[in-house]
Amino acid sequence: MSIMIITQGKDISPWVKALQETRPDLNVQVYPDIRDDSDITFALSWNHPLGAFQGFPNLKCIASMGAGVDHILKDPDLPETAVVTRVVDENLTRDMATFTLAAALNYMRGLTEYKALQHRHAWERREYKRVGEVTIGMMGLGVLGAHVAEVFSRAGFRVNGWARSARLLDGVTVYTGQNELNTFLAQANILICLLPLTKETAGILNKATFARLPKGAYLINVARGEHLVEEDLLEAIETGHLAGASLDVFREEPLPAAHPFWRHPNIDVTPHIASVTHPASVVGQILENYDRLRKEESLLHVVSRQRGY
Ligand code: NDP
Ligand code: OXD
Repeated sequence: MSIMIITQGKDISPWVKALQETRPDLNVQVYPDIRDDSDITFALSWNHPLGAFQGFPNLKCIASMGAGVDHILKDPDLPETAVVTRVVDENLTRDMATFTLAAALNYMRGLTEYKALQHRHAWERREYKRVGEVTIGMMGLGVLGAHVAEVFSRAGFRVNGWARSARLLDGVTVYTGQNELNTFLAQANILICLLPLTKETAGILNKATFARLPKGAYLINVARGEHLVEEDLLEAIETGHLAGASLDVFREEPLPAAHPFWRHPNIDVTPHIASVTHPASVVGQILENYDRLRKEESLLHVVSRQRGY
């Protein structure tokens, strides 16, 4: 039984180091340099070449290196019997809260705009939005969304959340399903997307969604680029219905140099950095699952392949 690391476009050296420091005798192999395909039972994966898992007849677990699993589940040749797991990590959760809070406050206090004014040596005082005047709309109330919603609530914001199923969260009014989506959207001055990418949520940040938001609303997308219909966002900002957006994720990453988002004055672009998985923080749970697999015990943080998250 061996672990294989399989990625594209990712520096895996911190992962290899963290795994080997934690368990020096571990047999870690890195795709495509695999000694014996039939020896691989556990894959640690990020953005693997589609179809590649078919070459490993004894693969039983595919573990995402991050919280999202869309990069795994989109593979039409995923082995039927492999269990898919993901990362759930307190550091990842906390980092998402600090990023989204920073993005919201940056917008409310106009800090990006002041940086542009500074370049022109322009002393111009602008009106700003106060915490008590802003309602946050949190799309997705899972591990990340629920925590972020509670952090915003504790910071004094009025917070509404939207998910598939009902739950109780401190200081958060929860809306569920398609029936309550419009009521939820109608109140959101800042809409934050923390949904997983699935068939149901792809393209959910679109013209119809934006039209339901109050005039002057702001979008923070930290989930996946495919949630957003890019031209609908540009049009909504152009017409003045949306004030702008903070975008951390994109349909194509890195964002191509010629993309209009780069130079849009009302769009802040960050390079998928809202919350980054630190190998040293999560190898414990990866190895725990590797051990459980060997002992034929149930695994931690298993996702539903049918639901897509
Ligand atoms: P979870 O799987 O824990 O939570 C998903 C939430 O979305 C749940 O509340 C779920 O509802 C809700 N949801 C799913 N489908 C629908 C739907 N059709 N309608 C309404 N609600 C829906 O995910 P996490 O919180 O851990 O992560 C969310 C996403 O954040 C990840 O999938 C990833 O794409 C992204 N991410 C981005 C990072 C970055 O740096 N930018 C870093 C880490 C993650 P219910 O609870 O009712 O099932
Ligand atoms: C993740 C991500 O899913 O980094 O963890 O986007």
